[in-house]
Amino acid sequence: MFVDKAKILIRAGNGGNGAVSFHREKYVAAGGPDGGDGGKGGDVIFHVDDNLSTLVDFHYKRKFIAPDGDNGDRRERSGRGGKDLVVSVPRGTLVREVSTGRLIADLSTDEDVIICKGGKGGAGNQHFASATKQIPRYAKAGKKGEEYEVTLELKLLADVGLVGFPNVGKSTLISVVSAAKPKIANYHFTTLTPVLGMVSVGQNNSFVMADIPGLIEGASDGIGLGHDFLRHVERCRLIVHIVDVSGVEGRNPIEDFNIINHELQNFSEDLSMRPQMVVANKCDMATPEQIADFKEYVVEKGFDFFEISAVTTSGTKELVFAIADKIASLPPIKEFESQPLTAQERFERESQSRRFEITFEDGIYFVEGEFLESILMSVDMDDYESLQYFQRVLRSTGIIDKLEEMGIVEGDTVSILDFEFDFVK
Ligand SMILES: Nc1nc2c(ncn2[C@@H]2O[C@H](COP(=O)(O)OP(=O)(O)OP(=O)(O)O)[C@@H](O)[C@H]2O)c(=O)[nH]1
Ligand SMILES: [Mg+2]
Repeated sequence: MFVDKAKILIRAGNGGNGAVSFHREKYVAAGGPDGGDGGKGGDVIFHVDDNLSTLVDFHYKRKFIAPDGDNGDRRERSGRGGKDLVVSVPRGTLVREVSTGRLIADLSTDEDVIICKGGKGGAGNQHFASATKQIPRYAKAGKKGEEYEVTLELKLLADVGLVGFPNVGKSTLISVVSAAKPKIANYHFTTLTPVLGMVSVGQNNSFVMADIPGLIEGASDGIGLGHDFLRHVERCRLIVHIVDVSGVEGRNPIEDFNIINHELQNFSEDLSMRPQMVVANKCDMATPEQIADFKEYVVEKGFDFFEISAVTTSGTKELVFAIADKIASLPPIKEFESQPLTAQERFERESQSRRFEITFEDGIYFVEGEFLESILMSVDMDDYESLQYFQRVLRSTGIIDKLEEMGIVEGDTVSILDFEFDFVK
């Protein structure tokens, strides 16, 4: 099954929590803090695998979650990091964030890309000792791993894309110039999914050709197989437009030519501006006048023109050489530029993750927020210094400001998750 779109969830591992522990040894009194750091959460890494040609696997498995880092331990032992999760995709896969549509990565090269970064591990209490704070009873909680819902979209990589009406001989052409063996038959929409073929030119030169399902008038409105498959020629350096010049199906080649160009334009302005070669096929069945009329029209419009018969292979060699010459002068296969978050966006997302809500009920201020859970976990409420650290967190995240805004006074009760305390200034 050929699948070129999928929606999946990816989540990196959370960092492990730092440990609170004190050195203990026989005959040694009151050792220093020795709580180790939490391990880093595993990343989610995307990797190009050329054995894959569709995104079908992602229809069956839709969640990819890397393991968390382990918590730190006594005796300065750091927690083990979570293993990275490697997700293999076909070459040419675009990864987009669902919520914003921004492009996270274009997996077109051999370079692996980290899509979700694992959370950093929290520092153990061994790091918090100082001359004034000799017994730090707190450690930092691990950070959460990044998480995205993403769409995967495959846009094949080919130098040349074949476009044209159904049954004009696109698949026949690719079958005679490359080793690709697509289905060929005398009916419309024989080709249902894109096919790539490697075309050798002489000894050391080659290019990749893509055959896609035929287009018809209204393809951009979803008629026929629609124009969705055009996405697979979007990266192409050159469009080779195949037209049946013999008119065996009772159509007019000039009309066909214009209709397809109109559909290209409806799909994307960018694609319609791509360099285009026009190939009159089925010349073995056409009269010299038919060929001449079409040629005149096309050449006048400024396109390169070729006449071939894909079935008899007449003219196909010349066409292959001309394509190779042409693409030598064209820019490389298009890569899409990823759109990383700006500093401002990053900041906004971070503050989002530190969101909290305060409600006042029966004389108690209830504070709720997901991030508070991990902070509470790392604090020892019986310890003065640890409490001070907690106070600082409440201040820096704006919780104290908000409480004061709501009219809290000294001695009022504040409840954070299950922990209750009296408010002091
Ligand atoms: N006489 C003649 N017939 C041809 C030529 N090229 C292709 N055909 C025939 O035209 C029919 C359609 O060929 P395909 O290669 O399947 O056409 P296609 O453009 O890939 O069609 P779709 O996949 O349906 O879009 C087949 O019966 C071919 O044998 C040619 O140069 N001359
Ligand atoms: Mg075909």
